[in-house]
Amino acid sequence: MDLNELKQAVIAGDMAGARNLTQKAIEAGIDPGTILNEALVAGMDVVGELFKANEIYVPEVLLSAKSMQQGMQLLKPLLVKGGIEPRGKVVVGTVRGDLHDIGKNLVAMMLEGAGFEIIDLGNDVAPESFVEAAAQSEASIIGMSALLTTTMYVMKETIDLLKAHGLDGKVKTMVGGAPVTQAFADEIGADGYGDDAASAVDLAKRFVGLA
Ligand code: B1M
Repeated sequence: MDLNELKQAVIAGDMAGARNLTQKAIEAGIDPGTILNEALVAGMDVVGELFKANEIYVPEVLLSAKSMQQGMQLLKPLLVKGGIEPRGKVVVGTVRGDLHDIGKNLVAMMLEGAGFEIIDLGNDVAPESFVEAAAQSEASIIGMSALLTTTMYVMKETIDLLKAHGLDGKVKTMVGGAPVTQAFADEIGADGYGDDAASAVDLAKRFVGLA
C-alpha cells in the first residue's frame, strides 16, 4: 500500500479518506510508527509549511488536523502497545480569564500531528493548574495561549510560579496568541514565542532537541 495516498488525504483534509486509508495501512501490516511518521506527520508537516506560507488558511488547517486525528485514533492503541515513545509531553491551555480557544486548539492539534503527547487544559486556565499539570505529568513544555491584552500577563504569572517551584529550565515555556509578540515573550521570560501553529511546532521540536 502506498502511504503517499494517506499523506495526501491529510493534506487535503479528507477525514473519511484518512481514517479508511489508515485502517487499510494497519491491515496491510505496515508498522504503526511508519504510518504515523511517513503519512500522518509527514502530511501535517506539509500543511504546516503551506499555512506558514499563507497558501492555506485556518479552515483547511483544521480539516487537515481533524483528518490526522482520525488516523491517530486508530494508531494510538497500537503505538502504545508497540512502546513507541512520543516526542515529548506538552501541557497546553488558554490562560485564566480568556475563553478564546480556536488558536490554542489548532496549536494542540498541530503538535499532536508532529508526534507530541498533548495535555489540553482547555481555556480559562489558572497559573497553578498549568504548573500542577506539568509537574504531575512530567511534561517538558507548557504552551500558553492568550487573545486578550487583559489576559496576556497571566502568562508571566505562570512563568513566575514555575520558577518558584524550581521547574524553570526543566519545563520550557512557549507563548502565543494574537496580542503576543516576541518582545513580550522576552519581557516575561518565556523560553519561546510562536507566531502561528506551525512555528509552535518548530519551537517544540527545538525544545526537545529534534530540530
Ligand atoms: Co474575541 N476578541 N472576545 N471572541 N475574538 C478578539 C481577540 C479581539 C481582537 C476582537 C476585536 O476587538 N478586534 C478582541 C480583543 C481585544 C484586545 O484584547 N485588545 C476580543 C474581545 C474584546 C472579546 C470579548 C471581550 C468581547 C466581549 O465580550 N465584549 C470577549 C472575551 C471573552 C473572554 O475570553 N473572556 C470575546 C469573545 C469571543 C468569542 C467567544 C465570541 C469568540 C471566541 C470563540 C472561541 O475561541 N471558542 C471570539 C473570537 C472568535 C475572536 C476573534 C474574532 C477571532 C479569534 C480567533 O479564533 N482567531 C478575535 C479577533 C482576531 O483575533 N482577529 C477576537 C483564529 C485563531 C486561529 O487565531 O487565536 O490568533 P489565534 O491563534 C493563532 C496565533 O495567534 C497562534 O497560532 C494560531 C494559529 O495561527 N497562537 C499560538 C495562538 N495561541 C498560540 C500558542 C502558542 C503559539 C502560537 O504557543 C503555546
